[in-house]
Amino acid sequence: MLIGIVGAPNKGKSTLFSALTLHMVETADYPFTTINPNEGTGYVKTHNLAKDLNLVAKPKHDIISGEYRFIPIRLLDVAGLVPGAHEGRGLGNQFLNDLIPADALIQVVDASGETDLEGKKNSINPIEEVKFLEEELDYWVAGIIKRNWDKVRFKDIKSLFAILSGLKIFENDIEKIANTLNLDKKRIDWEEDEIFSFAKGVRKLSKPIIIAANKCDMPSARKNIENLKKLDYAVIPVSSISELTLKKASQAKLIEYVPGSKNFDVLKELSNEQKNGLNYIQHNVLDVYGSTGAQELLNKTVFDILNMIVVYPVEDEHKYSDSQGNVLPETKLVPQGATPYELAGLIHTDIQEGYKTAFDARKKIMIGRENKLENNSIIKIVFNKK
Ligand SMILES: Nc1nc2c(ncn2[C@@H]2O[C@H](COP(=O)(O)OP(=O)(O)O)[C@@H](O)[C@H]2O)c(=O)[nH]1
Ligand SMILES: [Mg+2]
Repeated sequence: MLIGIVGAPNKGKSTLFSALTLHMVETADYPFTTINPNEGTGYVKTHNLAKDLNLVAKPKHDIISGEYRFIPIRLLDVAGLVPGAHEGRGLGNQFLNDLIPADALIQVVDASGETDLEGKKNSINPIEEVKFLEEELDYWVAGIIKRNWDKVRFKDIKSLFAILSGLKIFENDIEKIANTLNLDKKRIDWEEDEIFSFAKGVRKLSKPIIIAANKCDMPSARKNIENLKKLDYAVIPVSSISELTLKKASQAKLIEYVPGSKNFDVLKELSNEQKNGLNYIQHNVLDVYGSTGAQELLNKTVFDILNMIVVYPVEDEHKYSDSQGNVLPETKLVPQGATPYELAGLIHTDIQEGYKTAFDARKKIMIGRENKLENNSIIKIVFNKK
């Protein structure tokens, strides 16, 4: 799972990325090998299932913190996009192409309304930022299609899928978009405006956007957030700088803070400056919005927008463990409706190839290959070893 953090310059993208990728606990084993400096690991927050079962989990990649279990996902900090990015302005095309593999986008807007589309200090309505990104993305996708037009023209819709599949879109979604727009799927010879409408459809389905209404600590943000919420998007008030500050203070053992909470506990005598900083966050962010919004952003994206559920693959269905006895060693985020057979493929191609059957370890029943997996289920897959 890869989530891209996007938006115009100076909105707080890098601050949000730093906050989300700063971790209090080191995991035993890094879940992803990151090649680029702008790629990192964030975590979605879920319930610690082992605790309910009176067990102690021994996760490989996840982090346990009391009643919570944090599951890693990949995050990408995409450099600021400016108007005209799809035409290459400000290295725009290069930055846009970083988004090809993203499953969803978090658009960081400056809810205080104090930085414009170029990132300069000018007051604007943050709704303009949302419109601007939609448009840049639509032109970008249309550009991908147009550059490949000779591979598509006069062919059928499958030729379009071959070009667009890297964007994380399904073949049947591509067909659906063409149907809705009444476009010829057998022999593609679409007009310019039809290509653009189709590109827009592809963008909407392949790159769902959630809005981070950042800098919500600023007084001017309140009204803008109300207006942003009228758009057809999930909008989360966020104060990235507050999340970063709380995580740093927590790392320095000055406070105890669980991401996503509306409070923190002070552990040490603080300097006046530290006290003022933390009071500012408490009064302007936590008391007003219930959290800094940073954790909620990831949770909402993964569980509500991408509709993922959590499943726990195990090898020993009695001990709920792997073969070495590690309890609930891993989680997989799978789309709602995924089957045990699909889960097998996510774990290892060999497991899918040798697939025999699957057990729900808690219910102690067999589940059909094409049945839907349930959220928080513990699954043992039986397969023939190669
Ligand atoms: N008040 C306030 N300022 C913030 C917040 N997040 C970021 N900033 C400031 O906004 C400016 C731009 O932040 P940066 O992360 O570099 O933005 P980027 O260009 O979008 O990556 C910096 O001065 C940050 O300190 C926030 O939540 N509240
Ligand atoms: Mg930046």
